[in-house]
Amino acid sequence: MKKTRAHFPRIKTIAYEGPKSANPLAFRHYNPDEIVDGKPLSAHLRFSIAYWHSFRGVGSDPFGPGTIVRSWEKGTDAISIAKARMDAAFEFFQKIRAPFYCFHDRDIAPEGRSLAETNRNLDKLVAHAKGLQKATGVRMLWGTANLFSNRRYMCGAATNPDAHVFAYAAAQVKKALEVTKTLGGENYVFWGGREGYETLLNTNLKREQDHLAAFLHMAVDYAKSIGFKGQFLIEPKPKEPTKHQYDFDVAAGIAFLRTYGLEKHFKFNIETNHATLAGHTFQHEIETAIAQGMLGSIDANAGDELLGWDTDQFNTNVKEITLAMVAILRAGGLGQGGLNFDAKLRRPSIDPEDLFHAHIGGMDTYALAFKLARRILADGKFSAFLKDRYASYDTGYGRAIEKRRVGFRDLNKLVLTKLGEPTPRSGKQEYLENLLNSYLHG
Ligand code: XUL
Ligand code: CO
Repeated sequence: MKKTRAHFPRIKTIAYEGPKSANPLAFRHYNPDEIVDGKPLSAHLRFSIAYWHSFRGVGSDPFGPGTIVRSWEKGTDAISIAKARMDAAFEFFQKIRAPFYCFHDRDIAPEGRSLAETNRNLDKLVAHAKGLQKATGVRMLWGTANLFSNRRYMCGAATNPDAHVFAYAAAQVKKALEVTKTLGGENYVFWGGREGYETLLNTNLKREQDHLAAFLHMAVDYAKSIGFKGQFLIEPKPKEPTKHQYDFDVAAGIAFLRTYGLEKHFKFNIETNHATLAGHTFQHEIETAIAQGMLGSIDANAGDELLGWDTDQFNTNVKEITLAMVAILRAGGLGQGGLNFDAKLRRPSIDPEDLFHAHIGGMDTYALAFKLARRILADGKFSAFLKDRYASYDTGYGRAIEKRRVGFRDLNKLVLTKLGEPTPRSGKQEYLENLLNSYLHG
């Protein structure tokens, strides 16, 4: 790698110091090199840094502009600034020991006056990224296109009432797929952006959903034609920016994909804060995707219990993440997905060190949850309870129900002649909650 000035001169590579460490710039639970089941912890957790928050986020909110000023954001040439920013980003990825990063096309390179100029800008930064990836070993977890910031997309991209905007978005995603392939991106994410609506007074819901499906089919076809092998992921979100986002939650996503014959090509990128905005737990969304073999990746963050919008905070809730980890590990892990910190610093957290504190907290929380989940699964108490709770379906008429070998007539006869009244059994929720706490708090 071309030797660049250190952008985080006061911070060394973050070391694992164990649970007793009082060093705020050390890992207490995340030891990337620890071998678990024959591979390092870093390969189990596959942490990724979100370029948009950590290197484009400035802390702006609806009441004021950014508060975060970074030393590398200076000069007048947008391409040079973008390169310096990327150098800083890769220094951060290495120091925080994240094996992956993710970006939207527009995060890494500025838009030009035409699509052709924008693509040329992007090519310059992709070449720069390629060099940095090679020099550092940091890889691309997923790519995506920003189809929601520019004014042209104010009424959606693939669901825009104007076919011209649809065509522009198609051209943009074509390029984003090529870029993701060039950089070895392992997945490609479609988050709904502004694919939704505010009012049915100006919206044809059916046509918009048909158009979204046409767009995704085109993406599948194009990826195939260029030999892009990455996994396609839908990232559901119920609202924000639009009032009714079409990809409301995993269940709505499954119904949409099946309706339009897309289910074989997509899995889900599940974001904690999107799950809670939809009125679900994170674990619910994960289990719903797992039930259909469609868990792809995770956008690791948290909302605020008292706020009804996407606060994108770093998650330090060990209980919530342990429950998620139990589900993920039971399903065999994330495969080529990962844990992407789609999370941002609070507006007053303006020091470069805050980026480290935030990610250390997130990584330690996931690493601790991973270990607790493994212990929970190894002990097998919850699995034994579940197995026993459903045991009546393992044999006899219960098994025949699961196999769909009996009908109402058979069951009616069985109840009248043999079974009679069922004996209710306790659901034991309080016992199970206490059992969970015994893992979390000893
Ligand atoms: C928005 C969001 C996006 C996607 C990528 O809520 O989560 O940043 O993760 O477009
Ligand atoms: Co996200």
